Amino acid sequence: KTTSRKSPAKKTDNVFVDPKEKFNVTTAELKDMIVKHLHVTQGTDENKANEKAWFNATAAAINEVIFERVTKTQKTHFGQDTRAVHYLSLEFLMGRLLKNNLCNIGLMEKASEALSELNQDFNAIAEEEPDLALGNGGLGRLAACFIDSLATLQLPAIGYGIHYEHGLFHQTFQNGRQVERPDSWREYGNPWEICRPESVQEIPVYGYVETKYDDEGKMVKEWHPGRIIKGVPWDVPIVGYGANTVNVLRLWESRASDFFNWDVFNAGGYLDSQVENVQAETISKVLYPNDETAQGKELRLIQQYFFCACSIKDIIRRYKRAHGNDWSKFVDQVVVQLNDTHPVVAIPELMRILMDRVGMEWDQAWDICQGVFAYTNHTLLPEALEKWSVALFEKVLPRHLEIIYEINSRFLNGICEQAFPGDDAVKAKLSIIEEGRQKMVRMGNLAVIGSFKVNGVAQIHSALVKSDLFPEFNQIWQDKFTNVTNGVTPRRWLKSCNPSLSALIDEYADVDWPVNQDKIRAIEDLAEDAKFQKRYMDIKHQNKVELAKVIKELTDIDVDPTALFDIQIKRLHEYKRQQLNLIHIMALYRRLLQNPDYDMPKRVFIFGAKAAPGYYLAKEIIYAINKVADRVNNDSRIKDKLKVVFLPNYRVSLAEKMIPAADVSEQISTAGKEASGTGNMKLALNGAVTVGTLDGANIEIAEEAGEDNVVIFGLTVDGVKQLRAEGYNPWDYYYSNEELKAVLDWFDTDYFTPGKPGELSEVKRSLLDNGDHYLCLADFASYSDAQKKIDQLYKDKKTWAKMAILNTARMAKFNSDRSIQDYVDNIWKLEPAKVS
Ligand code: T68
Repeated sequence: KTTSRKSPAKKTDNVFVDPKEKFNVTTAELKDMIVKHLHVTQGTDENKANEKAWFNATAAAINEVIFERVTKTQKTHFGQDTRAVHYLSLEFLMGRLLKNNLCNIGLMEKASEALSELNQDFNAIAEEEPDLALGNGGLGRLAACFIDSLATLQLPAIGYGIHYEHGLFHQTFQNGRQVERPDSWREYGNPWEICRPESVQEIPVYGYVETKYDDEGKMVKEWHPGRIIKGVPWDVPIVGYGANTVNVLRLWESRASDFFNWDVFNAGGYLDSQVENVQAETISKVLYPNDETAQGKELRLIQQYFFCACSIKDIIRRYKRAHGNDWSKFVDQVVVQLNDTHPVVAIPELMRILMDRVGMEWDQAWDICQGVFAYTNHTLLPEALEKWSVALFEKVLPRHLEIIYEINSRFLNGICEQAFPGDDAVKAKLSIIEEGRQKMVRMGNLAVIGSFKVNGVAQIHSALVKSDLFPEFNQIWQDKFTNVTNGVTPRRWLKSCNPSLSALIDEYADVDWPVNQDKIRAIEDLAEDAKFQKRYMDIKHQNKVELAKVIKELTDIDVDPTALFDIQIKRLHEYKRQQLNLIHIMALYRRLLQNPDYDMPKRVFIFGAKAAPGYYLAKEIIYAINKVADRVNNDSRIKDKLKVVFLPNYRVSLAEKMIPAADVSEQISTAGKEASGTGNMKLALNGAVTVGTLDGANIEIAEEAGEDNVVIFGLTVDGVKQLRAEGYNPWDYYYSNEELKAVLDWFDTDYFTPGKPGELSEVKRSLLDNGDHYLCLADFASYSDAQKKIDQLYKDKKTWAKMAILNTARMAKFNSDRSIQDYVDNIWKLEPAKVS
């Protein structure tokens, strides 16, 4: 560990160049560029322009720097014929790009200066940008951090996804209940993307397969598609921090194919052809709002196939440009990372192209596929493991189903038979096809069989992938399974979202800390230094003042910035246990009512969470939190010692305001259920103390921060297994804990819903009658003790400051650059390509 204190803002002698010094655009030039774009791309002027126009003009000015580098980067990669990673993901949760792009090209201060010299408020203009919310949660945000790191590490990479017209829904609360509204992020255009009509693809779906024989009597398959969909690519530049590399995120939009419409059109069916348009355009219309559940819907399967097929064609087009019909180098040049099973249909798609289009034999095509695909698993939850009915597959992708059957039969009769001779039970388990009343295609099994590497996203999760999810596959292919612990980009999640703390770090750590995060360890030595503690905690306080303003604006609730800010932000899910947080809040409230002098620091509990629109219990939990909040926040008896805030419409840009202001980070999933978590990393990096279970990356965060600097509670993975094996009965905990019983019984009264008793009973029911699947009651006492410990620690200002500082200092492991380097070393085998 480096613990030596660094001299202020010293530049290192390695290749890193501070982006600020790299792009020699002056403030005056930037000003001119912005004004020029106000005139020529926005059609307005300095006197008339509103903030939206200023935002667009600023983005256009920055694009002058960025797009030039896109071209240069592509030229370099093509010229050097680099091996590249292709990151296939149905979700990229990008958030806003203005500040991030400015941060990465080092023009943040100059842009801010330029705008203020133009009498504009930079922050207000940045607020005009809608979030690119093309994802649900952790999985989508991980993809966004990863493409940032890929560009920063100067690696040849492209992200492939869907250009959804509507991203994740907008959430409001009406009388405490979640109401969803469509998200229209690009209703008035998006300055960051460019359309690439020269790379449009045509994608077949539906129809039937004809079996034919060629002149030599060889069987050939011909797919006669029922429809052709056009895929139109939109490129969003991904700017590497301090590097010249600007990669792209290529998002596919579906359109009706001209080819298809002509017949109808010529037959006088102008209106009918418009109906076809609508159907084709539906494919990229909306992001499915479910995280962690697989729904088996036809449109979802078509979305998956559509973007995979477009991407595979695009990859092949680019490969052929360099190598023509010589396929021998394909596996050397191309690696495809599958972000969960959502893009796994890319495997049979590549098989289809290689066999039916290129004319390869099975073995050669299969060797190529196995050399190209790697799969990341993000969950062990059974309901999240994707399965498609065979009937649906046959209807939408008849040729792919045949190929899947063939992959399966070769696997079962070959490798599987060798490993488990005559063991039909194992074969039934490992088969890609699940037998039963309704036959299903298991995408997880296809992913494992078709990939050369399979990784989990935190150490414990990867261990469970091997031991619990795919034990037999792990027996067959010992080297296939590996771990890559998740990470987050310190550019967005510290430098840009917490500028005051970043400025403080700049004084003590080398300027390259946003890429060499280990350098932040320089502040470890100051963790007990009274002056440094004061500066660090003053910044935290100021961030809390700012968040308090946001809270007031969004909810009209007054919160005291000197109170402890306790934050739980993530999708609403039973396994993430927001309900455990809630019952503890109710317990605190009850303690305060019973004893107004109950010894605790003032606390504000802050939630941010969207529930999948069809997830009934998750929505009941939101309602319960909002109703408890109403009652608690307006009860003068407790003298503001407790406040509860549920901020509506949690999203990346709101996270950027909440995370810097957090004192406590709630990471309280049932052990074994949260694959990794990434919010836990962002909060710790910004100096929040984790209250967490030994689950996912919490374990590694505790190791890095040091066990004195986190508060761990609850059952372990083994403890959970043991309790379940013994037969878990939540009523035992209910009857043996008087406080817990009282709190749960409160749900049945009308205390929080005056005149409407029982409105919150569903939450209680899930915790008792329905078996408390996620063991909230089993962990309650331990959680409550952990919170008491937090109260004590927080009262001791010196100890608390030290803990917070050490959290910031020691999070280098969770830099997504490290994750990407692990992928590069263990899976992708890529080389960086320097763009001059
Ligand atoms: C998350 N998964 C994990 N899924 O829950 C989290 N799923 O522990 C982990 O840190 C993160 O992935 C990154 O690895 C998700 O976010 C989804 O959002 C999702 C979406 C659609 C279908 C299934």
